[in-house]
Amino acid sequence: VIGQRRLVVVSNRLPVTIEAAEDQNRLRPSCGGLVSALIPILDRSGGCWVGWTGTDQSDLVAASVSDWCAEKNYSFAPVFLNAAERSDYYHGFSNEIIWPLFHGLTSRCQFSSRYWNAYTRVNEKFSAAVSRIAKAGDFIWVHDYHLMLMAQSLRRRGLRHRLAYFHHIPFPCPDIFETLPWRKEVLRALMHFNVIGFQTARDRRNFIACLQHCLPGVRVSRTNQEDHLLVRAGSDYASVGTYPISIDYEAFAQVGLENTGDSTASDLSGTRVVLGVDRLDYTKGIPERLMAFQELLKRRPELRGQVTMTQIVVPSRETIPEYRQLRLCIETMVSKINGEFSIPGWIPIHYYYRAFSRPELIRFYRAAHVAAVTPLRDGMNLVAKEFCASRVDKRGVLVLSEFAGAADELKDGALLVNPHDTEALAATFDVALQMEESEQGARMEAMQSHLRTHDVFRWSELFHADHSNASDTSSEIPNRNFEATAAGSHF
Ligand code: GDG
Repeated sequence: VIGQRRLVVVSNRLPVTIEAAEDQNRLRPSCGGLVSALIPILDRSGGCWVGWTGTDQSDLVAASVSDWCAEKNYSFAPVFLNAAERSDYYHGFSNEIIWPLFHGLTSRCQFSSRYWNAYTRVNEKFSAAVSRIAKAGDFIWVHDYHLMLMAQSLRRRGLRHRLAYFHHIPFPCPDIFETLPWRKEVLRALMHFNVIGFQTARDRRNFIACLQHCLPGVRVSRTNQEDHLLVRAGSDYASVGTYPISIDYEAFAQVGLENTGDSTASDLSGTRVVLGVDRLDYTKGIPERLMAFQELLKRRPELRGQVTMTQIVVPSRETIPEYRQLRLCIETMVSKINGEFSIPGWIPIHYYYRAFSRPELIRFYRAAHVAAVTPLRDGMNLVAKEFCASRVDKRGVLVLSEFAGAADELKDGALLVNPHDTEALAATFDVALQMEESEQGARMEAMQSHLRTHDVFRWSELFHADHSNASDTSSEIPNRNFEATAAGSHF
């Protein structure tokens, strides 16, 4: 319950991964930013999570996910997708169109009307699942780009709840967004939500600019909150705001690691460590980072034997050919660099292609001298925030891409870089590795003091407060709000 309302989270996937075994299914928690952010909220407030199981229809899976929740504060409402839906809605529309397009990588998009049709059908399927479990007064909170059409289809089903949407990934500028053949349909559908949240002011500005570019007659007005606007498109009204997502700060700061029994990160000792932790994804800039580390070793041969890169890559979207190619590219680079620069007793890159437990991950964060968070574009990037929260010793330097949403909040403490600039990235690693402890401490403190007060619970409370204030029906927003600033282009 958030406030007085039951929380209903809706996202593409449930936060568990199901591995089919012979007679029973094995479940484990999934990795990823959305899961990391929402689990602490549901743990605390309870509620229901509607999402795909990752499998086709199965009574056995339904029973397993229900068992998983038996001792939890929340329940799951599973959605099942068949092979065609998985291929066209998930791999196709979500991962081969929206994901690359919204990260500004238009040349990777595979536009297809078959994908679009599947996307609309699966959004309907999710709406049916929500309609089945929704009770009066629920706080229905839809997450991310897989489900942008949901409010529209819920309205068609007669659902009158206030509906909120949070967009976890970047929102592109009009020049990029307009290449989407279904641009108007997507924008019109989004406008059926009452509250629409973005990670950064830039994403929110881009969204507004796309609305103004693609939907004639859109009206935008300021509110008394700096980062919030009211938007009207036809008869639909939405409050559009900026809500930078965050982490459960204390969960990272307060972990004692004495008895975790794992010593994987202990191979970090002895040399100074540059750490990368990423889902396997071409937006995360892993090859570009490896290239910069190679450049550093070339430029500063005296660092050989002194500095190690530890790169953790968490398997993700492995059935998509592009992701398999990316894995191959990363592994080829790692082996080339290791082949070229290793000396007896020292290997330049320690590479892990697997997920670690939370305590193990924190152990890596605490053992690193430098965290290299250098995505080519990222909605927020929680790894950057988790690294800072874990550093109770106030040591360690965050090298952060200026294209990660997190750069807005952490710019005073991090060393910001353009991940495409190999020489600059190599030079920044060098600066970070040489940084005095006093400067590390001051920078870390600046970031921690922000994150301590801007944690994931605050994020969800702000969203919820705005959701509660949003209107149930269009008539509750007076027209005069819109007349003064009609179609302003300065937002
Ligand atoms: C999307 C947006 C946005 C990583 N390795 C392990 C592990 N992780 C966890 C981290 C972190 C999460 O995965 C990754 O989060 P990110 O934010 O970096 O990235 P995405 O998955 O791409 O998330 C992103 C986010 O949504 C939230 O809005 O920030 O921009 O792309 O929490 O800790 N977790 C475990 N073992 C690992 O080995 N247990």
